[in-house]
Amino acid sequence: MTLPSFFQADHSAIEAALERLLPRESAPPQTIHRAMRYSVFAGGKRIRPILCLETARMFTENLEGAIQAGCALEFIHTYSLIHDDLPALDNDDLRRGKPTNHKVFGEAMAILAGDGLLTLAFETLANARIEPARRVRVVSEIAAAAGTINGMVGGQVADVEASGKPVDGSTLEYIHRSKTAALIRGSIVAGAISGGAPDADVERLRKFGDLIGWAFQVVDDILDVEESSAALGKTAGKDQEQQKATYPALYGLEKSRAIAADLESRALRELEPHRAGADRLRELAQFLVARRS
Ligand code: GRG
Repeated sequence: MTLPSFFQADHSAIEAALERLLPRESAPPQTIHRAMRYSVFAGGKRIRPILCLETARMFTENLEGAIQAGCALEFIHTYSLIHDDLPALDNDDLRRGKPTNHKVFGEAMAILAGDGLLTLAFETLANARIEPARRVRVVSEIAAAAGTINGMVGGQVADVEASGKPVDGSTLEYIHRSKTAALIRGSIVAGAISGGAPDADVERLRKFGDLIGWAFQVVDDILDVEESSAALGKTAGKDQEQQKATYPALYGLEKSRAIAADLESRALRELEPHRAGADRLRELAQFLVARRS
């Protein structure tokens, strides 16, 4: 797996913006700002902000608003990881290669750090340098992607309720498309809208985002079986231990790999009308499916 050539430059731009947008550790009350910064800067790949930025780049050269929206998406993603690791949910000790937030700061502060990041995300969006009518659409899209109706929290609820029970293919599909694909799709749609994409392009990119986000979670399930905790930066083999609803559990590894490849090619087909304009998104999509961590 090779990282797309532009990945590092995008990553650096996002890191610098995250640094500017997060309150300093010295801002009172210091503990929560230390806890928020600890998890944001624990070493994520920044896939959602990079998708947002690269989608916006298809339509504009003015990328400041998309970078800010991307940071908001990373704040939401990081809050979801902090809460997901809590004893009441996955009860995990390791995330992004480091002890989980509640292991360092305690459960109360980890809950509050997640709440703080979610709130900061919407403050960041409200102030983002995106033309006002587009900005409102971006806020609505991201809120829906993170929410309960076919969104991240709804998918997480279904995931929790499916744990330890036999699930069918359509429940598994709902969990993956809501828990994980929704925020990835939201990142792409937010980038398209902030960049001023025509509605037909936004809708095509929405389909691309759904398919590649779904493939991303199928790959995540496969990596949980195939890779080590050191490679993943989180506890490997956890899905099986917790009897989670996953593609390898329902279909086996080989069929799961074929499903991920099929979702990837269906996603790439959505980019065809954009020709060379979508080259970077194409490279990102291929990276998301080929990644090993
Ligand atoms: C509200 C109590 C409460 C909990 C919410 C919504 C939620 C908990 C959790 C979201 C579900 C979740 C964690 C899905 C997993 C998505 C996923 C594959 C995460 C890993 O993403 P990467 O690989 O991670 O982009 P990095 O660390 O690189 O950012």
